[in-house]
Amino acid sequence: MTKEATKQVTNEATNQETKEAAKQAGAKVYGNLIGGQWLPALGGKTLLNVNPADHTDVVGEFPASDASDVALAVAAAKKAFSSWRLVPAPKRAEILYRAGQLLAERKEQYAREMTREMGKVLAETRGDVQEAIDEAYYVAGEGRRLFGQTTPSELANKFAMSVRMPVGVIGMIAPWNFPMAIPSWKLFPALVAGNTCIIKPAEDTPLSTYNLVQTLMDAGLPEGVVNIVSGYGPEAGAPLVEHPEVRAISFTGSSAVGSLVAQRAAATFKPVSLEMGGKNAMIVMDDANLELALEGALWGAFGTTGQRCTATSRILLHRAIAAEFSAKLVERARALRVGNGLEAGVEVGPQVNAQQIATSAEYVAIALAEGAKLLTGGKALTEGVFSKGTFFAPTIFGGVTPTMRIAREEVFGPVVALIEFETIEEAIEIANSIDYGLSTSLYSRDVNRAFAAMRDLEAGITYINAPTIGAEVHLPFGGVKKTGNGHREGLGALDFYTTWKSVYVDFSDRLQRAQIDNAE
Ligand code: UN1
Repeated sequence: MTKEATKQVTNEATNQETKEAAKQAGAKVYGNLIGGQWLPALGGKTLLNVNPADHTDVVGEFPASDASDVALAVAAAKKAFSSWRLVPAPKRAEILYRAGQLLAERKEQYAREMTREMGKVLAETRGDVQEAIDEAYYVAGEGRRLFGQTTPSELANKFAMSVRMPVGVIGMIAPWNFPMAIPSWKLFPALVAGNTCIIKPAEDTPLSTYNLVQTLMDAGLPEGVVNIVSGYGPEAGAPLVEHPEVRAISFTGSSAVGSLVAQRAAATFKPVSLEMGGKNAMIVMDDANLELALEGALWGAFGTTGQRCTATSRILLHRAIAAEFSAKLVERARALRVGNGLEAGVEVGPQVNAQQIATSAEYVAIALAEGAKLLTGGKALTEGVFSKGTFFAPTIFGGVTPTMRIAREEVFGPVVALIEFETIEEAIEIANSIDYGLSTSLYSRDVNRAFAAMRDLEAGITYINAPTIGAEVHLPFGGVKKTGNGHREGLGALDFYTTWKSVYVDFSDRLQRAQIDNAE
C-alpha cells in the first residue's frame, strides 16, 4: 500500500470512530465551493479535519470529492472564464488588493484556525497569513504591469508586439504545511492574469484555503472564478489533473506524487508547475558567528516542526567548530518547548498527522541502522499532554556521512543530520551531492567564501548568514533537480499563468511577405 493509501485508510478509520462524536460536539460542516454555491460532495462522502495537538478536537467536516465534483467545478470555472478574462487587469488587481486588506483585518482569527488544523505555533501561522497578505499586495501591482514587448518589424509600415494572455481553467493542488500562503502563491497570480481556478486543498488543512477563498469572495471576486474541491489525491486530485478542459496544473507536494502528476498531465499535454522536496544544507564555516549560526540552525531545523520543504535538514560543520557547535545545538534543542501551538511559550508544535510521525520514526531507525549517532530526541512524545496529539521530539543525529540515507532523503519532520567537513570545496560538494536542490545556506564572515557559495551551490535559493527558510514572496521560489521542473512561484509565476500571443499589425495596405519581401 502506498503512503497516500495508508493515510487514507487511517483517516477513514478515524472518521468512523469520531464522526458521531464530531456531530454531537457540533463540528461545522463545510461544502465545496462551485460556481458560488457551497455544495456537499455529490457522492456524499466527507473527511474530518482534526487538530493534530488534540485529536478529540474536530475542526470541521469537509467534502471528500470525486471526479463528478471536479467535473462540476470545471464547468463552473469554464463559464466564469468567458467574462473574467475580459475584466480589465487593474480591476482584477483591485479585488486582490481588497482581499489583502481583509486578510490583514482577519489575520488573528485565521492564524488561530490554522494552528488548530495544522499545528504550527501561532507566531508562524500569523506569518503564513502575512505571506498571503504580502502576495496580495505584490500581485495587485501586476494588474498595471503584465508587461509584454514591442519590437520592430522587418517590414515597412508594420507593427509587432507580444501580449500576455490568460491560460484558461487552472487546477491547483496545495500542501498542508503553508495552507494559506502557498494557495495564495498560486491563486493570486493566476487571477490577476485572467484565469479561473479550481483548488484542491490538502486533506489535512482545508479550512485555511476556505478562509482564503471566502476572503476573495468578500472582496468582490465573481462566482465561479475560484472553486474549491476538497478531498484525497487519488479521488479528487487525479481527475483534476486529467480533465481535458483544465489547461494547466500547479502542484506543491512530494517528489513522488509530483512525478505522478506530471505523468498524468502529459497525456493531455498540460503544462505542470511542480514544487517538491528538499534536503536543505546549512554550511557553518570556522569563521562564522557561531551564536548566530546556532540560532539559525534551531529555527531552520525545528521551525514548523521541520515540516517545510525548505527546512534545514543537514548541517555541515567545519571540523574546527563541529564539537562545540554540536554540543550547544543539542543543549538548545533539548530546551525547546514542544506542545500545543496555541499556547504561549510553545516553540515546536505537533507533526500534522500520524503518518508524518511514522516517517520520522522510520528515518530514526534507518539512521541508527546505518551507524549515525543519536544525540537527542529520536522518538514520538506520547505521555501526558502529548497523549492526544502527534508529537515528535526534536531530533539530532551526529556522525552522519554524506552517503547515509538520513543525509540524502527528505524526512519532513524535526530531524536534522550533522555532517563534518574540512574545506569549503568539500562542503559545497557534499551539499550538492543529493538529488534535491531547493534551499542552501552558508554561515561565514569571509566575503570570498560567500560569493563562491552563491555561485556554486546547486539550489534555487542560497542564504548567507541566515538559515534555509524565510523566502519572501517577490523573489523567485523554487528549485533544481528533483525539487522542481523549472518553474518558479513568486517572481516568475506569471510566466506559468500566462501564455504569449504575438500580434502583427500591417498598416501598409499591401501584401507584405515576411522573409521574402524584406530580402529585396
Ligand atoms: C516551504 O518551505 O514549504 O521560505 C514554503 C519560507 C516560507 C515558505 C516556505 N516563506 O520559509
